[in-house]
Amino acid sequence: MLEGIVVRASGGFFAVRDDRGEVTLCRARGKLKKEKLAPLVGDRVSFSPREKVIEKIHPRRTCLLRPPVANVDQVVVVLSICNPPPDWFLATRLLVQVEQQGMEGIICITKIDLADAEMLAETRQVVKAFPYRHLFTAKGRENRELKAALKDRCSVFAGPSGVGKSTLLNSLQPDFDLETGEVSPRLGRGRHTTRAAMLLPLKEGGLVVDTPGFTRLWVEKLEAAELSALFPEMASLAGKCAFRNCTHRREPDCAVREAVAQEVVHPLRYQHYLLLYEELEEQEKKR
Ligand SMILES: Nc1nc2c(ncn2[C@@H]2O[C@H](COP(=O)(O)OP(=O)(O)OP(=O)(O)O)[C@@H](O)[C@H]2O)c(=O)[nH]1
Ligand SMILES: [Mg+2]
Ligand SMILES: [Zn+2]
Repeated sequence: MLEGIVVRASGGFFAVRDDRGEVTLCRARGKLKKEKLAPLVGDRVSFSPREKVIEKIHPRRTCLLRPPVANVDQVVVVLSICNPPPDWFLATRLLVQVEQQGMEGIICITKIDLADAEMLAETRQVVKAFPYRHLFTAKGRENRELKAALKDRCSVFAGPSGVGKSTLLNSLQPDFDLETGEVSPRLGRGRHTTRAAMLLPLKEGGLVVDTPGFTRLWVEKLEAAELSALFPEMASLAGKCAFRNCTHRREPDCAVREAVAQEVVHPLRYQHYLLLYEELEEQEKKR
């Protein structure tokens, strides 16, 4: 039995790289399926190289639902300034998962070569609403700050199709040679060029995961009441509300709503909070 890391998962096959750097295409043992435990990219596994079967998944440090990936410590939320325009709600969704898992989040805005000054100023205003580190970049830039942030950690690049995740990774390390695809001029969206998540080693140390773009909505596995704790700019205020179990929606003397009125909490993020809250409530009703 050997140990390795799942570097790619697709159609029931898992590419496992062992510690010598050799990659074996494996299936998962039936008992894992029975336990409803599917290996994810990023999983440490024990596998039989002769039978080409994954026998055991080692305990996960972290686990993301979408994109499905295990053991990453950082999510780089990639959005393009235009073509396609930024989906800020998707960013919040990803960052809620980041907080839930105790990971770090970075927002990376690409394609700034396509933006005029006004668009840049507007985007800077919005991105400041997010209490996360953010970077602006364009194809061909060196991205020194991003490189430093990725060193010796495992980071997943996530965001809609066509925003330039694979392009950005290629710019960090050209020998990744990842396939990239034009944004459809008719639909204004990417064409889902990257088909499956792929884990790649950085020469300077660290791992990165390229993932397929997604836009479809999904629901988090969490209670509506837990949500405000996953918005860092609200979490610190919750204790100051008049009601201990304040949902920050209609209650009087709500410190969060007060902070929104004073724009300490950005109205956009508060709007995202309300939308997600409703979604989680709907989900609880169905249970
Ligand atoms: N002008 C400009 N175009 C860019 C930039 N980054 C990426 N692109 C283009 O945007 C298109 C989509 O890039 P990809 O890297 O394939 O996007 P992706 O996020 O990996 O998309 P999926 O794999 O479908 O999720 C390609 O035509 C890229 O050349 C940029 O900074 N500036
Ligand atoms: Mg891609
Ligand atoms: Zn409140």
